[in-house]
Amino acid sequence: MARICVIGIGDAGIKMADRVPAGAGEDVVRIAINTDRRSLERSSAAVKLAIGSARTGGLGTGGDVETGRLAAEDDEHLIRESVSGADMILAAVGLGGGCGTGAASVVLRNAGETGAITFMFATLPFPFEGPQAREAADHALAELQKQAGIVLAIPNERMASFVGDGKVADTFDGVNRVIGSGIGALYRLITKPGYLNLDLPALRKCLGGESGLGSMAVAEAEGAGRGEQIVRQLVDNPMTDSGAALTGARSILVGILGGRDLAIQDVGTVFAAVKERAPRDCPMWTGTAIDDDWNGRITAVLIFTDRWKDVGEQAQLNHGRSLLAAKKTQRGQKAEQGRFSFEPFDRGRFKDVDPTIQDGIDLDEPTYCRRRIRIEK
Ligand SMILES: Nc1nc2c(ncn2[C@@H]2O[C@H](COP(=O)(O)OP(=O)(O)OP(=O)(O)O)[C@@H](O)[C@H]2O)c(=O)[nH]1
Ligand SMILES: [Mg+2]
Repeated sequence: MARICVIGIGDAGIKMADRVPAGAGEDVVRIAINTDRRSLERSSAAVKLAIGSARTGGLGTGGDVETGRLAAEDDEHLIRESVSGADMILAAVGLGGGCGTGAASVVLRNAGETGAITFMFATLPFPFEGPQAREAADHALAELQKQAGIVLAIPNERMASFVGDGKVADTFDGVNRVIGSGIGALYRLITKPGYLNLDLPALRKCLGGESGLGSMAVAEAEGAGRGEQIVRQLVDNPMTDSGAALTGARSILVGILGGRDLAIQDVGTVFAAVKERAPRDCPMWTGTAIDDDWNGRITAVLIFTDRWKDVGEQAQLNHGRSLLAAKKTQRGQKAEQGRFSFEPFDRGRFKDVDPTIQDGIDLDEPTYCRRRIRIEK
């Protein structure tokens, strides 16, 4: 039986993790990590790690990322212990504050060292939170990407436009619920029986053991026509840029969680709709899980790598590459040659200069590495 850890880091991360629907008899360890004791007290997590108490006196960091990082390092042994032996780690953080933003990479580093499959669900701050929050979030995102695991960047604004009714509290709560629901669906794909199984080795293969940046969309539907409802929600979703983001995806994972009444037709409808929008050569992993608590409803989780904002360019690149490949073959050259690898790049004489970070992306890294574009040598 796979051992699963769900971790919330900082206030927002803890709220998201608390919204992961609990299942009867599940062996999932829920962990909350914060400098702020009051937030820990409010959480329903079974394991609560108060970090950096000597630094913050049990309060928040007041948006100080460095304090957040140092607090996590002060108590790194607790973090390491709490994740040891896990097979799958799903962590949530709201980037833009101090504790979560600083502590997330320490948590991810320790998670990576366990060898577990790790997903970090990281929301990005609203534009109105100001450039400082945005910059801190971008830096943290770039750091997180260097660690093992898949980092899912979820702009709060995008998600909010999908779930919100415009009121701040309801909107945040809506975002937390959707992310919590996605996390729950993802680990249930591994822990619950399904007819199209996505087990840990398959998931490992799907993620290729690489670290990467991805996006996530979640859809939930009940009653008649669930399959079509899910498709509409996934396609008419700002997280997939109304479906356009899928056209530039590097790899796709689609999981469907339903009850005993999950219909083959609904599963087929959803998988086909995603496949239709994905590049023809894009690897796609699909899985279903059956949970009695989901009778009469479906939750679908869609994870894809390559961000929506790169879609236009990526689609053009894909097109350009296929034209190039066609030309080469025409000239009678071998289509199969060695490829440039994605090894860490050398900054050379710029090694002491601050990297150029934009939207969490290190622009100094060669584009083909950043986007994982396979280039023929
Ligand atoms: N999705 C979601 N995001 C939130 C919520 N509350 C805050 N945020 C976002 O998460 C970011 C970090 O906020 P917090 O989690 O409160 O900050 P923290 O990590 O506890 O950091 P400090 O309190 O400064 O030590 C903010 O900049 C917001 O963008 C929430 O309930 N849900
Ligand atoms: Mg806080």
